Amino acid sequence: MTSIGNFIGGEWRPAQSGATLENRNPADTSELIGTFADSSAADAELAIAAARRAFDQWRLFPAPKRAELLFKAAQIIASRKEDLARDMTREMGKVLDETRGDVQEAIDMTYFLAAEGRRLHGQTAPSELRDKFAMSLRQPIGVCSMITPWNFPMAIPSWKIIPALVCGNTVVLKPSELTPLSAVHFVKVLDEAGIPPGVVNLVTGGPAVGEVLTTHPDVSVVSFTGSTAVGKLVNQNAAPHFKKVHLEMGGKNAIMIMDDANLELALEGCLWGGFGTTGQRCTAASRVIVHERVHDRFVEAFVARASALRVGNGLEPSTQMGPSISERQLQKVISYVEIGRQEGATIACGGRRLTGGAFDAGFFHEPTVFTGVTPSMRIAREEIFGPVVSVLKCGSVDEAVGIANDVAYGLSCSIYTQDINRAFKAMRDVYTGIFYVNAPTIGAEVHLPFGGTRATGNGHREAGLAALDVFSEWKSIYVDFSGKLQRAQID
Ligand code: UN1
Repeated sequence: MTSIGNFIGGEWRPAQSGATLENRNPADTSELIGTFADSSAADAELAIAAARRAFDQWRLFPAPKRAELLFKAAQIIASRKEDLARDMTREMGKVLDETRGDVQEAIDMTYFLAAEGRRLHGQTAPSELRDKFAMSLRQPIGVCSMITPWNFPMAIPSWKIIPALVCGNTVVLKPSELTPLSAVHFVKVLDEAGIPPGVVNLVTGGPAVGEVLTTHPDVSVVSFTGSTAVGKLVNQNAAPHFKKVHLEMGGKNAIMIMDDANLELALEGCLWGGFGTTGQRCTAASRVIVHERVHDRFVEAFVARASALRVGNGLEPSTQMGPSISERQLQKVISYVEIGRQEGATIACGGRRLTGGAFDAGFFHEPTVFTGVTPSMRIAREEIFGPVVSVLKCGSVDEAVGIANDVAYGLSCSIYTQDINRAFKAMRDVYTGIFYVNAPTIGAEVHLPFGGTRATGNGHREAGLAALDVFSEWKSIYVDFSGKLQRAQID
């Protein structure tokens, strides 16, 4: 098997040190997906230099023409969707339906934001002075570095790369070491679609690359998705040069179930929100806050359905939940199960690593439900990023909203109710970036802003038109055609 290198200035090349890293299937670690460059600071610097050199050419390439190349990229991805999804399941573990969704999300994002190449609207406004014209337009910022996670290995790179490109910036991407293949596929498609050399660069590797991407003086924008701990580091690294920083970090998202809810619907939502992607979404429903009047009925059904979920290799059509991404992630899950036990919560189902037979080759854990959880417990406050759901009780919508808000994060939240008054109250009072009514906390669509409040983010949003705000800066332009000096605010 040949090793896949970095993509710098339009060429694939190995890390300068020759070092490589292995990418293995989390459902079966005997399967080597490939070896990739384990890059150092020098490789990252080379990529930034290539992106810097390509910037002038790309920013002057008309935006509608940029869009045409991106539309072509979307078409290529769509034509290979099934193969790309299979490779993604092999490297990341989530089930095929979900990796198809991940690829689809990249297609959707590419079509949606490419179309901005014919808009990128600014404003025109009347001037307060006679014979003077006023307008504002979006200008590209320069080299954008991107650090992306393993849970959405193609969708999240697309969320960052496509808006950056359509605005006229150039890019250096560092995908997670755990899922470089899907990012490589994405970048190869962009190259095939005709994006000029140096406009998109990819450097695989670990923290040594991340360090350069967040500190180098020639990087103007840093967009990061990952843990809150690393996001803090990114922010600190980028601060001395006043880089524009976009951070999308953790979540502790809650589904609130009222006593008038359609319980079957809520149940399906909790299973999908809690155990979809093995709980490894930043939008995962890791808390369920249930009205006391329906609590016991809900828990009984939820536990029965959660323990019946079929866990296994995501390539098997019958599998409903795949493995954790790595031994480290699985150990984190195991340690939180222990924390929950010690805090006095009840393990209503699951709670153990799955072993024996094919399970021994991967990182599998039982779908786990904790009941008797109180808002102060760590399992109700900290992000676990695994198949563990904590069930809490509430007596009213106000109490549920209070519990939902009482965590450090603010990404997504949802309510199940048939009562429009309760739905609107919750919609208004829950302080998250995303909110759902009668649907789980996952499943955001590309044309609306995505992101969260407080420890989830730093005020920016990706997706939607909001993504353009991260990757462009406003320029206000005044044209005076009076032929004389006119003084604003004075004449
Ligand atoms: C993430 O959880 O990291 O809304 C991204 C969703 C997906 C994206 C999730 N469309 O669940």
